[in-house]
Parts: sequence; C-alpha cells; structure tokens
Amino acid sequence: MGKIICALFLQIFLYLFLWFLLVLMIVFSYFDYNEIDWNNNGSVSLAEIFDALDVVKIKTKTSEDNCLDYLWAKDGSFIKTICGKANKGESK
Ligand SMILES: [Ca+2]
Repeated sequence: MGKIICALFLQIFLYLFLWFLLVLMIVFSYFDYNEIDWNNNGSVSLAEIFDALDVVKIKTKTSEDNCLDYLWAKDGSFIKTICGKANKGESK
C-alpha cells in the first residue's frame, strides 16, 4: 500500500512539474524576463509569471514607434508601457 501511495505522489509531482515547465515555456516564448515585472519592483515573482498568462502586449498607437502597451486580457485594463527595445511576440 505504501508503494502505491508513493508512486501516486511521485506521479502527481511529475505532472505538476511538467505543467509548470509548460507554463514557463509559454510565458518566456512571449515575454522577456524584465517585461514580466508587473509591479516594477526589480524582481519577478512566481505569481508574476503566472499572471503573464493573462497579459497581452500591443504596439502603442499614440506614442513612439518602438513602444508596447501591456494590458490585462480579461478586461483590457492598462498595466504599463515599455519603449525602446525589440520585443518578441507583440500583437499588431
Ligand atoms: Ca515584480
């Protein structure tokens, strides 16, 4: 019985680990590390990585050419603007 429970926990841990790796791959294929610092405190927390799943970035229409706005996907509310760098994955 103990071996079955141990195997079950090992399997759950493995699934959670693979799920976390998938989240990291999705987030970092769309954002650079410094973009994910949503509260601008200089570091990226685990919560900010998961929050990145709910963020879209679009080219700023009213400012310089090389600026991106970051918005919450659920309601379109503004998070921040970053200018002056080449960004990956932005919507046009
Ligand atoms: Ca932060």
